[in-house]
Amino acid sequence: MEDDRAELAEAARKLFSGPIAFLKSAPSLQFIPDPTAPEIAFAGRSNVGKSSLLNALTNRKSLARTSNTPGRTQELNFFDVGEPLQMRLVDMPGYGFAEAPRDLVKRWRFLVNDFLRGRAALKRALVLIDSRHGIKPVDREVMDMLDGAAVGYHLVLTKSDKVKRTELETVFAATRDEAAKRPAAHPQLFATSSETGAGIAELRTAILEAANQ
Ligand SMILES: Nc1nc2c(ncn2[C@@H]2O[C@H](COP(=O)(O)OP(=O)(O)OP(=O)(O)O)[C@@H](O)[C@H]2O)c(=O)[nH]1
Ligand SMILES: [Mg+2]
Repeated sequence: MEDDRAELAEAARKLFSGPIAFLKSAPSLQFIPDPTAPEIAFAGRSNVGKSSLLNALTNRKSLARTSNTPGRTQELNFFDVGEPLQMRLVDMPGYGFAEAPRDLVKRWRFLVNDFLRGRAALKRALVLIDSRHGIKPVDREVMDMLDGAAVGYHLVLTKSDKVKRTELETVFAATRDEAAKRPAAHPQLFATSSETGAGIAELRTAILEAANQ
């Protein structure tokens, strides 16, 4: 059992340090690629660190575009991992971004929800939560939707470098307790920092495990 975990962790490390390439950007579902590989999607409020986490996981500085201004990612962005192709990572627009024009926010919301609900190739969603803020009402809406559609997801705390250890422990426990009550949430919770690399190796292993399911 222990050996299996170590083997999987090593396979994940190798996979994520090997070939990874941007495939395409889809502004609507019409343009998404054929579902030829297992997919893992990154969801969460604007500015929570979705694109940064994708870069940290893949050890690349600017594979996915990041920015201090919420609303950076405006389309579904697909990244091919492995040669031959083993899985696809999907960076998505953020939800809960009040400053953008309302129609735009609505369009992103529909795009993200329709994708998450209707994609057979989607093996797991990662729902990112800012360690400084914990789960917000808009995160619960997404979790409700995923629970309703029986799409498995992991909650992932981001920006762990921005809070004190004791604060992180508190938000970690509260988030884990809430995940435990959710039918489609995976019980394992991750506290990550794209800045320091904390939790990144563990998350890589979980992603590979989900893709192989
Ligand atoms: N300190 C710290 N800053 C981070 C971390 N992750 C992301 N950031 C910063 O947070 C800001 C937003 O990061 P993004 O990765 O662009 O966030 P996003 O969720 O993709 O945002 P949208 O595409 O707008 O939805 C950037 O300024 C990042 O540098 C982290 O782990 N630690
Ligand atoms: Mg982004």
